[in-house]
Amino acid sequence: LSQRTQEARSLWQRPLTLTEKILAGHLDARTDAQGQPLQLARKRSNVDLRPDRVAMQDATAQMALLQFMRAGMDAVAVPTTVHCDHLIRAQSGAKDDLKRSLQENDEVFAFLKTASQRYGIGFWQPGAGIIHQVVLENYAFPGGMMIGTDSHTPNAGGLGMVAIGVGGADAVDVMVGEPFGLRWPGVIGVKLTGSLHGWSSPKDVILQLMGILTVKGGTGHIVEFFGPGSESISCTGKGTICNMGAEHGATTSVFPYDARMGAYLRATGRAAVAELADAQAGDLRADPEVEKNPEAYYDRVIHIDLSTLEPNVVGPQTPDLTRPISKLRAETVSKNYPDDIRCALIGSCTNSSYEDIGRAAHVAAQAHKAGLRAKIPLMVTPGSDQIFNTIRRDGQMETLEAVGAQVLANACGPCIGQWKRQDIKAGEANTILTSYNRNFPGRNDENRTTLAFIASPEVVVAMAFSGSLSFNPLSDSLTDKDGVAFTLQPPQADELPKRGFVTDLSGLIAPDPKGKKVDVVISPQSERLQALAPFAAWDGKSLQDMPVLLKAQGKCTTDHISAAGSWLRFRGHLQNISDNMFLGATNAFTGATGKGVNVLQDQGPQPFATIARDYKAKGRSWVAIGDSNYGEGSSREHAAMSPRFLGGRAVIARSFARIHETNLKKQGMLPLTFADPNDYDKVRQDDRVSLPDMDRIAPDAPLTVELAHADGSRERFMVNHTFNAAQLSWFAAGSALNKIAALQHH
Ligand code: MIC
Ligand code: SF4
Repeated sequence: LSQRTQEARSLWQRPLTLTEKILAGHLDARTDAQGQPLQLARKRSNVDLRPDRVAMQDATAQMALLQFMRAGMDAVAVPTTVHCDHLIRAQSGAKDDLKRSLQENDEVFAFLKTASQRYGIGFWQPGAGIIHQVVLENYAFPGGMMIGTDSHTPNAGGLGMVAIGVGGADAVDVMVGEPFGLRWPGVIGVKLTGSLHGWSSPKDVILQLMGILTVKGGTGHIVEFFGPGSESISCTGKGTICNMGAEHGATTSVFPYDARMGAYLRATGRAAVAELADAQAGDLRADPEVEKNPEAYYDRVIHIDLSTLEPNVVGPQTPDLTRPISKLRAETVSKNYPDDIRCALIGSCTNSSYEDIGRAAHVAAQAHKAGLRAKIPLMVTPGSDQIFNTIRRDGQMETLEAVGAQVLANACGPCIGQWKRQDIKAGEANTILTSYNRNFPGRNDENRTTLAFIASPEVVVAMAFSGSLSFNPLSDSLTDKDGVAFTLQPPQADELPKRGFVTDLSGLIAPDPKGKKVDVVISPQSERLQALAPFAAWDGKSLQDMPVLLKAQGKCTTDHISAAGSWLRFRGHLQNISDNMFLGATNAFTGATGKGVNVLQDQGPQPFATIARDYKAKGRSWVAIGDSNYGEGSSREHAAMSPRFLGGRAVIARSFARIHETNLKKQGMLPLTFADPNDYDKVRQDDRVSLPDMDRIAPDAPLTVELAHADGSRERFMVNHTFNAAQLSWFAAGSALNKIAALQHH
């Protein structure tokens, strides 16, 4: 790392940010095709990187492994792990839920397990923990670089790693030994001063930042924290901040190495890594000149004073609708949010550290002493076996259970709609409060009228004792069992267990680096797994007369494009999951959700997937039109594969979220952006869309779009794209995978 940092410094002749040091340390080549030193322009150049690791979770690994298998390799080229966490349903507590999930998902888990063994991949069994927590505990390290098929992979930035969320096709590149392609990012510096105290927690840092950056402000950048306040935040707290950074769209977030990270490494059995990091601490932070004069080196500098930071609450429906908790009561009234909180949920990959659970339990203990139980259901998702066993030994679990909390399996559960919620009717407006990271409509309980708010775990638990959204635990009082008013004191907890973690590796089947001779079984009758057939190559011609399947209005996240919840069951079966395509999207022409008009038959409203299947049967390609930040949220490549599978050719949007834009390219779709965002308004329901100069598509050259309106008139406008030459070859081949498969077979 030191040597490569030195090389990069002399190459670019200036001090470096931490982001640049880590990325420079992982460049595939430091010279260009002509042998000249690589010149990189932020937000413009494309680079090839060599990540140290790959991590995948069960809901995305299915498609990633199905694609990997088409490449015909014996074993993965870099260390890789699979984690079973998303498919576990929350219904009646950890033990029963896990048992039920093992039965329900038997076939899928067996596929993931045998494929892992076959290809030399470490396999974390169902219930062993949530991917990001397990990665932080075992694999993340300062100065490292990894990719993961989940948008919250940046969690490992809490340990000073550049960890990037990607779609499965990107993971396949790295697993077959190809480099990982990335747009060289801009760098946003977040200067932290002061120190956290009282009720304020790491979660509030990221909730505050969400308000500043909004859901797209981080796009194209890595968010790098610096400044003296950084050391007042625990390593796992830094993980929370980086984890939820996925919500502002940044490529990832990263913290400089410090003593808190060293302590965490030592507590998780990695003293040797801590020693190495201590010895190279100067290379694991920005150069001093950068810290002294940040405006000169960062594309943008944001300052957060931790000493004056108030707890925040965000939501509903979007994670950037933020306000300090003291303003929530007034807003609950003015916006008419249901004041009764129906359910409180803590944990998830974002907030399930020993410290988080400790602070939540400290609040619960005060209420318990006053003779109270939580007024509403309170659910806890520990992040991993290690956390679960440690909080059981140290008493936090008992404290939480004593006030009525239910402990769920170490898995995603309600965070990803795997919550069999029984206390409300479909369509009922109601409020819930979580310490998770996402709150899009329908996300947690598949009910789009549930309003989900997000706060720190300690605030969520405190509010569970009043059950009211307008209760401010910092200033309002509760009433104890004798009718006496009392106020909760600010939470306090150890950041790391005094007696050490209860280490538990029983959930891991370690990889055999050469791969093992086991059969990977996919039953042809399966409704859950389906071997992939290659998408057809492009005929090199321009694209003509494509109907508009969907014109989406407003937010169109990957949850809108390819919902999770009960649909998770089809993540390994492209044909079946495609039935959910655009079910959550708002039709700009009608305002309806999930339905459009079949313009070839003049029939509707019908679900978009039904219409697309008809177009496909008639041999007609179609386009979708998107608003801004189209594809925000998850890394699920199903949101790109389903449109491709059902005959989509292009998505023309005002702007795209990074992971989704790449996913579209990888699958042989065209992500295009309106050169003039107002041209979005020109597109009508019964238009036919052509790309007349598509046969001349080239890097950096805009394309023409021609609309043929039903009244016979025509309109033209320009669209941009970000394809480089290599990416255009994916489009030509039909998909990136077709290219890889061809290379491997030669
Ligand atoms: C999410 O939080 O939305 C998920 C579920 O973890 C996704 C991955 C998926 O859809 O499988 C993500 O964040 O990438
Ligand atoms: Fe799982 Fe939720 Fe974390 Fe995604 S955000 S990995 S669904 S716990």
